[in-house]
Amino acid sequence: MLRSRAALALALSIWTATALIACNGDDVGTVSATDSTSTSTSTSTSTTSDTSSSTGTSTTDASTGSASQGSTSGTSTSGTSETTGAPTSSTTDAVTSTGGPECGDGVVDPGEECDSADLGGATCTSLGFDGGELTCLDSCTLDSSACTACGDGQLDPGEACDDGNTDPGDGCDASCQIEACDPDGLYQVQGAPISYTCCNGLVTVNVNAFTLLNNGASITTTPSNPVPMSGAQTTCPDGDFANQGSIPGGCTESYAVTGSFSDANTWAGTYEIKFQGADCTCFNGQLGTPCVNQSFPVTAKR
Ligand SMILES: [Ca+2]
Ligand SMILES: [Ca+2]
Ligand SMILES: [Ca+2]
Repeated sequence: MLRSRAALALALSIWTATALIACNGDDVGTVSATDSTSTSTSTSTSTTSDTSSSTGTSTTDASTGSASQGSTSGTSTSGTSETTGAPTSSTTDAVTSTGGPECGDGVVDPGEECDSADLGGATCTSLGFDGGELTCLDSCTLDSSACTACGDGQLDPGEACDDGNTDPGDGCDASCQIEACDPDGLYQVQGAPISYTCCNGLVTVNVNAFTLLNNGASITTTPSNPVPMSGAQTTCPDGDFANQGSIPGGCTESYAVTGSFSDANTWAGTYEIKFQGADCTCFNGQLGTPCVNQSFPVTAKR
């Protein structure tokens, strides 16, 4: 029995050893399997760490956001501005109590043209403008840029026109109202006078000026005027005219002046004299230089 027990114990120990060896073998295999498992586990772990890290990041963001919100809510900021406001007013109080001039206190002090809404009684009209709104710059100087006036080139309320001047006679009068441009008047010839003579002085032309009458329908010349010239009425500042007249005879003299206005008081054109007839030769020169057609450029201003 002892042998059988001993044999049984031996057999049992052998089996246990075998089982242990078998277990170790299995463990080795399991270890390798465990290694791959642990690898995947570490992977999942790393995923988990990623998740946790991202979670951590969002958490950080959230905390950062709330932190920035906290600073943005700037209770301290509003508090600061309130705190800032107080010293400013106390500073103003200090200056006011000193009584010295200050631009921005709403009162016109010496050296200031105005201060805020206090314009010192000045208005656009008191400054010579026709109207508009006078304001005060931050520098306590008057700002008349919104004032209006006839002749400033801007069409303001009450103005029918504004040609940039207050000159009458150019279609827009001194009050910036539209006016009919009357071409009539005395226009001085610019430069040398127009002069011509032939037939020993039987024909003498000496023109220093033209006078337009009847809205330009009639034109005379001075000082010597062989004949008045007539034509259609014209207008200024941009009308044209073409007037003519003649003196019949053995040598018919025809005078014509054509021109166009470049502005209300200036026109330019041509003054022409034509001769037609046997006597224009002045008896073949026996009575002086024969008369021949003439054409003079003219610029005249009134
Ligand atoms: Ca002031
Ligand atoms: Ca104006
Ligand atoms: Ca004008």
